[in-house]
Amino acid sequence: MKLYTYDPAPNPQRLTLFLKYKGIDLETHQIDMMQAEQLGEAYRAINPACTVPALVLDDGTVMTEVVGICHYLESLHPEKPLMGTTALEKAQVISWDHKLFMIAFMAIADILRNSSPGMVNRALPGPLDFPQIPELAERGRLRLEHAWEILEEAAPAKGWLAGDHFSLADIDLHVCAGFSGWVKSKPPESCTKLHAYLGRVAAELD
Ligand SMILES: N[C@@H](CCC(=O)N[C@@H](CS)C(=O)NCC(=O)O)C(=O)O
Repeated sequence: MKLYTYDPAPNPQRLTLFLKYKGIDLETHQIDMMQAEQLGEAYRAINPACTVPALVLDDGTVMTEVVGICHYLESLHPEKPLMGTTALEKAQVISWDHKLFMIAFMAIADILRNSSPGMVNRALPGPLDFPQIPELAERGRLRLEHAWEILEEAAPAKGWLAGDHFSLADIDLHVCAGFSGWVKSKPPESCTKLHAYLGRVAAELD
């Protein structure tokens, strides 16, 4: 199998940290988003959605969603589980993955993609061009402020987001906090539980 990715981008980072933690080594090819290589003909033939990461299996199957790729790889490499170890934990990992995407990743992406001069007409990823809507950037800031409040409430003092075991959910929140720096945001200093938890996640990934 072969992984197409772009190391600096947040969704690829989620997968890279998952692979590193589990000690999985894959043949990897970088798609340079700074050169818009994800929109070029060669990559479009591999992943018509024009997004990274994409995992191409030996039988030609192409997987384009981080959470799906992680599930697949966890089945092949169950050691150091990151997708949950019990029925409840598995459900919590997926629930947090989805919730973080909805409340935080999308808010940050809306800010970035609807306000950056370098992303004019690239307000959404994918093969089609969409114009920026500045109001969505403003709404994104409000949504992100609210997300930090929700995450401060949820940040566990002991254990991890999905239960007793470190998981993809913790990796997602770590990447999310880093991604927020791209739009000059970060969890407010008053989010003491969240900061302490993020420090533990960073140490676990080190
Ligand atoms: N649903 C995909 C999202 C992948 C995605 O949106 N990746 C971004 C990079 S973080 C991308 O490829 N953007 C392409 C673009 O901006 O043109 C996943 O879960 O991996």
